[in-house]
Amino acid sequence: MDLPDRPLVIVANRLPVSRGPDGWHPAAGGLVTALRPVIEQVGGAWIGWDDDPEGVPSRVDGLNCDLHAVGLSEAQVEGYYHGFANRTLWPLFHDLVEEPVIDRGWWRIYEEVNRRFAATLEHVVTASEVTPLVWIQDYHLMLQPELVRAAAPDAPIGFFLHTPFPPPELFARLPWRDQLLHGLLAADAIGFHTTRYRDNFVRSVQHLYSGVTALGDTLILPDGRQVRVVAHPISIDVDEFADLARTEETERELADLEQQFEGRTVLLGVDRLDYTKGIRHRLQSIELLLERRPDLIGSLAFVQIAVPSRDDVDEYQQLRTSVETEVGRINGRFTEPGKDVPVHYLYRGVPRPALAAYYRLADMMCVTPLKDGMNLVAKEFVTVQSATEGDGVLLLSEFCGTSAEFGDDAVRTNPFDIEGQSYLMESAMRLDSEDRRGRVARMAEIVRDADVYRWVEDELTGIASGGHGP
Ligand code: ADQ
Repeated sequence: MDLPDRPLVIVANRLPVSRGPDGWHPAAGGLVTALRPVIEQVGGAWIGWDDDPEGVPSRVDGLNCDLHAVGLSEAQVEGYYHGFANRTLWPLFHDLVEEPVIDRGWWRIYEEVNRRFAATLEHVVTASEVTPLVWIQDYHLMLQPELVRAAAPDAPIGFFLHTPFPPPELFARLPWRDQLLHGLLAADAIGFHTTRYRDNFVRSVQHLYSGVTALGDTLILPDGRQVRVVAHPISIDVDEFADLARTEETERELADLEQQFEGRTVLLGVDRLDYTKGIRHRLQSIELLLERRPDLIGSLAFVQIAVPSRDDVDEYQQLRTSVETEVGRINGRFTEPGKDVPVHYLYRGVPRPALAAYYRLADMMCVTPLKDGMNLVAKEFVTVQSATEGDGVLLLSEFCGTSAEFGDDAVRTNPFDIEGQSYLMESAMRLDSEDRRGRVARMAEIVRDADVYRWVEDELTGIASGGHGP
């Protein structure tokens, strides 16, 4: 991998480690997996919030970087994380699928916490012999670039947004829109998943500032400074998932599942339990399908695996209640006495081999978010299916970043059209097996061509080469 010749400092909401019964280890997660080889080569540091800042070790085996935990008070967690990040920015950036809450107190705390992260970073940069490359992750830390620039004027600074960036007319509703744009524009390079989000950002900048010129991937600010604004779609570790598809443990899990679901067509959903993921709409489509096609009762199973998420926030508790009510209603309506239920609902995360077994089992993967920055589940599914020459269909929302990459090989759905989506589920089940196999193979090829290592490389080289002063 062609990498900038400097240590790397990552600033993210969370640290990339977790504590198990046998001590601390690197967290399982796409970003950590992808960055491991990079930090192995260049070394560096990671700054992130942890509930137990004193308890976090400064190094963990298997991760060549220093860990710097930022501790937050209860009020800061409430205002910065549960409040401004997850109840203001998250719904606003997902096209208002929930109403964003505007609260001046949360905003002040968001600023305060961003300053705390920057103070830790200043400390790290000052102690470093060589000026590092600073890479900031996501919507929690949008004020960082400007704060870091003040603390480390010579450091190349990059920012990547994992959510969508909304259209300018929605972004403009945020009272602190200027501060956020100003915060971001101090970076040398700003990355988004798709050109649409990038263009939304550029239009927002042009809408709120006069005298900004956009030239290809470069924004030229009124003072002459240049900022690269790029689309770099995030992806997965393809080899890891292709291998996982065939491990003994996955085979064992699959054998159990095949027995359990023998003779049934399996539709699958795998998501964090988040209102952006379209789980309720998906369940309602299933309900309409079973209502219209009673002959499918008993031969169709829908499995929804939902990882608990943000469960101390009101909107997420309400979502859980409504999803579980929906599941209960469908099963109440369509279960025959003594027979299996049509909807299997698991409210938990599942281990990797089980996840791969479900991906292999599924005749149709339903990735139907109302809005989603990228969606890695879709990429994981096609990779696992194709590694075992599967013919599973991908039902994919047109409102997620992945949809921009997969074109018509996915069956594209508008999840807001609940009835239309139920017809698509029905017709997709009838697609010819060879056609389905070809579609999965082509989508898997697209994922292989642009895996997560490519994303890291594109991002880091972009940051190192972007940004020129006036
Ligand atoms: P998320 O909203 O968390 O990420 P996604 O991209 O789908 O969404 O990633 C979820 C990850 O969690 C996947 O790797 C998946 O395997 C795992 N997962 C989900 N449900 C699981 C379950 N029940 N058990 C075990 N694992 C489960 C945010 C943005 C996305 C963007 C990513 C990366 O919202 O749009 O793709 O960041 O930038």
